[in-house]
Amino acid sequence: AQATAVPTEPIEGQKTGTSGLRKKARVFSSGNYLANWVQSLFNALGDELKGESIVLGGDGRWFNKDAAQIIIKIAAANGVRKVYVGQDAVLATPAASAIIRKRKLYGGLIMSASHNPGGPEEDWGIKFNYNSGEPAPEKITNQIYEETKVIDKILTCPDMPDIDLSAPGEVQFGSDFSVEVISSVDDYLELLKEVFDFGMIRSLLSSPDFNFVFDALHAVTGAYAEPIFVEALGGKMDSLKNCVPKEDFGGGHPDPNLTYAKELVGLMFGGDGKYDFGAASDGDGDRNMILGKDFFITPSDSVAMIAANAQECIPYFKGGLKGVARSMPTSGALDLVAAKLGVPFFETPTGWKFFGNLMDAGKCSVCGEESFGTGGDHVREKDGIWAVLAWLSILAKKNEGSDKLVTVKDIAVEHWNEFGRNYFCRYDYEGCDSDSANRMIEHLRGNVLPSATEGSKMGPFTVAKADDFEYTDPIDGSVASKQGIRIVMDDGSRIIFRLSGTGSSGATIRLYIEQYTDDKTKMLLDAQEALKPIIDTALEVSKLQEFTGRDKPTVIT
Ligand code: VG1
Ligand code: CO
Repeated sequence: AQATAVPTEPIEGQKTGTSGLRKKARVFSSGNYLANWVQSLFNALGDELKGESIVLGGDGRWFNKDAAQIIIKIAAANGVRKVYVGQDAVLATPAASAIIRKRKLYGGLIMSASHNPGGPEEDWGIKFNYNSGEPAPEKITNQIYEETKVIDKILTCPDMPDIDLSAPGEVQFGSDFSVEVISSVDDYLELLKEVFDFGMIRSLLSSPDFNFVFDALHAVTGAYAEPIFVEALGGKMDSLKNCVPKEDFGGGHPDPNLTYAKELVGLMFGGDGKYDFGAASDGDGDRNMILGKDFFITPSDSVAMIAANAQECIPYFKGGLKGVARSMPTSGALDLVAAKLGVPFFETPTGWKFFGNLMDAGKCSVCGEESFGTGGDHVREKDGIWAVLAWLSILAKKNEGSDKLVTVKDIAVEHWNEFGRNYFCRYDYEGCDSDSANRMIEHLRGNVLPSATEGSKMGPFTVAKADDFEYTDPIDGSVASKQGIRIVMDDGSRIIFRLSGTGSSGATIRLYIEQYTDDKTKMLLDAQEALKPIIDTALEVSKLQEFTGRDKPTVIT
């Protein structure tokens, strides 16, 4: 294919957030918006990229198929040797990570705005993953941003025909470029089979005494659910809800939490009590929610419980865990498990990219975030289906030889009785005015932090330490600062404020609240009740309502 240089001009605001660049879909689909960013990425990568192979896929949202054609032509003109594309341009984020690792690719492009709604009036996004399958480190994303500010041409192959993405197969262009459409599922499923005991999970899923339900929220895991849960694991077809992926996710918000996964929550809470286990995943298949009958496992607890049971229940971990990690706002439940297991523990800033270095260095096997992200070192992304299989493995193992069903709740209560319970919740204030949100953060940084000295009083609490979280990567020494305002009380309770880095417009304030108890009589309180005093204190010191005009959050998780 003949490469041509098309003149262009820099477009403002193409700065990568927590997880790639996200904007309204119409912004991405108009003019050179997408092409500028992709060319800037290739400019940032430079000669390193020439002659290499990459993978391309996404969560099935509106514009992905057109975007794939645009990206393939730019890749061809920039010296990429081969592009592997998921069939119909579909790849779940963890599947893309698995493909990069298995096929030893240079990297990959994932077209997704994750849990953000999709469709022509909603969001679109793209991110680059590097050669161990991990989200691009800040060094690269900063470079991309610098390139977007000075870009003056796009290299592309305008005469190249569009690729038929609907069926597997390879198309060769001349001697130095080809595109291969591959199964969206195969490499990923093969890897999952190496991690888990599929026979053991199959015996649970096919048992008449165990009812399982999985909700793909009309998003990408719909393409994976049948081959994995039904064909490979013997689950029933009617266990799968909303498993036909749609370009607009059925008009829903593909975020697996108690607010947005309404249908699943309805089946699991106060319904007819049919289901013993319910799970959902997000737009791009990296998040998960785990529910038992009338029971919610917080993501912070989920990673702790998986870590505590991993060695016993999951073959991949039979030699024990190398270490564990959580993001800073995630509750300290995992810390207690790490201490008990005697394995290294790490606390990183929000976003999966910080876990990759630890995993590559062999220091972390299991990690998680409070935002419904859980994963292991089989890939370098969080992995929704992995988390579901991890829980099914724990359930299957604990039910071996038991005559009464050991439930999700039983496993949680047993865990709390052993380790104590970290009550946790997050308040999100979405769509705030950016200036007001920034002023509130400045107030916390400038007024609250300086007076929050050790031993000072804050509401009914006594401060132990307060800071703006900073992380020095233990592997490469890079420093990430201003990662969230954190106030830790002397009883271990925590208040954390930060601004979201994944929105496409306005600002989202996140307030994270945690309180620990090992009082056996307080293990089953309602989290909102248990946390009321610390939530009230957080709202008071931040003057959130005064700054933003909001008297209640948009979403509570
Ligand atoms: C949010 C979550 C964060 C997660 C990120 C990407 O970021 O808080 O924990 O890693 O989304 O998740 P933020 O900056 O909005 O708080 V996903 O499923 O978009 O890849
Ligand atoms: Co996601």
